Amino acid sequence: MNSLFRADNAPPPSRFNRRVSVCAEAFNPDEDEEDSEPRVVHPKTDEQRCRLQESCRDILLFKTLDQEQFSEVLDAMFELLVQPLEHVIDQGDDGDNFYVIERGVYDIVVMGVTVGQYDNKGSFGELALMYNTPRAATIVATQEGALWGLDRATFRRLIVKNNYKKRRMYETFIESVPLLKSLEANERMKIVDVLGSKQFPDGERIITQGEKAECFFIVESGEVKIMIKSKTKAGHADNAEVEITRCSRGHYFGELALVTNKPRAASAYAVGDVKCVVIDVQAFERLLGSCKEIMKRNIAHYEEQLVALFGSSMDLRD
Ligand code: 1OR
Ligand code: 1OR
Repeated sequence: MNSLFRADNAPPPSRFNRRVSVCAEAFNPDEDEEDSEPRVVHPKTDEQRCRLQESCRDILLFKTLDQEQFSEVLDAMFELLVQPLEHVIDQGDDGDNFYVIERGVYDIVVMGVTVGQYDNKGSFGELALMYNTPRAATIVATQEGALWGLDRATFRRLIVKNNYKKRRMYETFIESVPLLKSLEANERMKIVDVLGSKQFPDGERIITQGEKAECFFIVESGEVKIMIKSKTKAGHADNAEVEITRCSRGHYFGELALVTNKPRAASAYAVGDVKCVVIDVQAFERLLGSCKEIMKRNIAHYEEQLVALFGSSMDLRD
């Protein structure tokens, strides 16, 4: 990221302080040598802080931080402007910063092949910092954009330390999710490292039919109602929503659009207070690839139920 332009004209932090990568180390918070490093603060105008807060609102990795930790993260972040075709990250490099997208479209390139894209939201660059591994992908800006960077030391002190707590909190739950049974224990823990947890009050819409999909959900507590708008079911007014199923603890939803690359096929609503584990589309692709066969089998089952309910298939698959 040599040519990245810091919005405050200062050189990007920690570029000259890279360490040699060590393969997927187990993190022990009591041995973290970075604990004694001074707190990083990049002063911001009110306007910058507003934009930063907006960009970080839905970042899953920040969702399990407490308020004090979150505000330390915001203090430490610095603004970066990028130009079209700039490489924010190069595969194989050591990790310096974690990035949150304010705006811009970024290609994810692995071994020269574009495997995905970030479209004006999301974050990247957590893997090399979490596991002390070389960068797993190249990230290229396709247009002018703006990012917020978080230096490695602060990321490790706050996010990685918090992951240790997350692993203890979610280990039993994640092991109990039937979909994830076929994964190795360390693969399930990698899901825990990147998941976010979101709460939804009674009646709140979690997924909107027809929208572009960005994440995948597993119900942690409460009940989720799946509703579909149908023009074909006899006796229902056009566009009236009908309930088709409910999901409770350990059940997943929101996989269909990610598997088929189509808009959301149905809407999802909280019934009472609901808590869900949320995984973003990139982590879904990276970590749940081997579970896709199970999901596809269940999707075939949706189609049968769709025919039974509405009398015709709405073509849920590709
Ligand atoms: P990093 O620190 O390794 C590159 O630097 C970043 O790209 C990585 O963290 C992730 O944040 C992001 N495989 C590897 N890295 C990915 C992937 C990915 N998607 C986003 N990143 N995928 C598997 C490709 C075979 C998912 C593609 C959708
Ligand atoms: P999505 O990403 O399309 C809506 O977002 C989610 O509702 C969908 O993924 C599934 O996880 C979930 N048809 C379509 N979506 C369903 C269905 C379904 N059941 C659950 N979802 N069925 C077909 C009948 C209309 C099955 C009903 C039991």
